[in-house]
Amino acid sequence: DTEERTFVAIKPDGVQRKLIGEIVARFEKKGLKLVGCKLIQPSRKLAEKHYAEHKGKPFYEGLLDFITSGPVFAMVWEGKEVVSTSRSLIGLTDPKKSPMNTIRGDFGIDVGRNTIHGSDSVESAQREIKLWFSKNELITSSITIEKWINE
Ligand code: DAT
Ligand code: MG
Repeated sequence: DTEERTFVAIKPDGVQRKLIGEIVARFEKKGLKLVGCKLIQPSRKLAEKHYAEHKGKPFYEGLLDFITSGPVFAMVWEGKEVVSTSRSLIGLTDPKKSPMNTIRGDFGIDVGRNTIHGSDSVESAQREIKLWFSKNELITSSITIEKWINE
């Protein structure tokens, strides 16, 4: 039986600005478990599926242009309540409104360059993980940090 999982992706701005290590470190230090990751430049089709809920909104086309503009560092993280914990680490959608000590608050200014994506619910996470990863790209055991986090 697997714990809760979420999909997180460092967007092209974060990759180009060399923030991968810094961001991964925050997730690791929180006690979350990395179960898969890859550097991938998403196709238009993948981006459209990923952001389907935003189709028709004024920022939709620009969002697709941006997310497909370069490599994205896609990850799957596992842990207790990992979806909401990840959203807390990430912060608010608009970096200007996102508090300091959140990833978006610390690294960004514009909403269209907000450095990172994280699934907003367990259902979204399941959908997004399936969209971005095949099963054999995700590990099921071998890294066991639980006993160092949960008593
Ligand atoms: P989040 O990424 O915090 O889940 P969202 O799902 O509402 O936010 O929007 C997806 C992405 O679209 C977001 O990370 C940045 C972009 N976006 C959202 N609202 C925007 C806006 N008003 N103007 C420009 N880009 C926007
Ligand atoms: Mg969202």
